[in-house]
Amino acid sequence: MSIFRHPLTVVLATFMIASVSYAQVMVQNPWVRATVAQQTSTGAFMLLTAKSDSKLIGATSTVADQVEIHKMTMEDEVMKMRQIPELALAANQPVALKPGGYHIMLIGLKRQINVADSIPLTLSFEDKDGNRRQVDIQATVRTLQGGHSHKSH
Ligand SMILES: [Cu+2]
Repeated sequence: MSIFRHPLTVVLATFMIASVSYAQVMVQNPWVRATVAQQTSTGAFMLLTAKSDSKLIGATSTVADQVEIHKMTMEDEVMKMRQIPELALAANQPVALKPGGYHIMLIGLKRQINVADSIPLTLSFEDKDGNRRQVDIQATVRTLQGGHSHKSH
């Protein structure tokens, strides 16, 4: 039985969208980049702070067929991104997922992602003892000027 299904928890979570704090990892300001018609992928961004050494090991969303953890790097003066299996989160050190850096990639979008939508994401974390925890968040949708293209997939 999931504690996240408890009605009171849902109500509380609604008021804490901008800064959702769980026992292990704090998720702040999650947002997803808006898409245009026919666009099949987009990025999700947020600030993650783990209370103890942990890692982000995956994510899912009802709006995408596939969700991956990606890293952008500069190679030969060209921005490239690649999938990484996990993202390490050292205790109490905020890790920013942001355009041009780490991000969560939503691939195979089932619909257009419009500004002001709320996108559900389930993040999977693992602590150093191997305990796994899923965290449900709602990310707001925003536009971004001058972001990177994802056509290199
Ligand atoms: Cu990507």
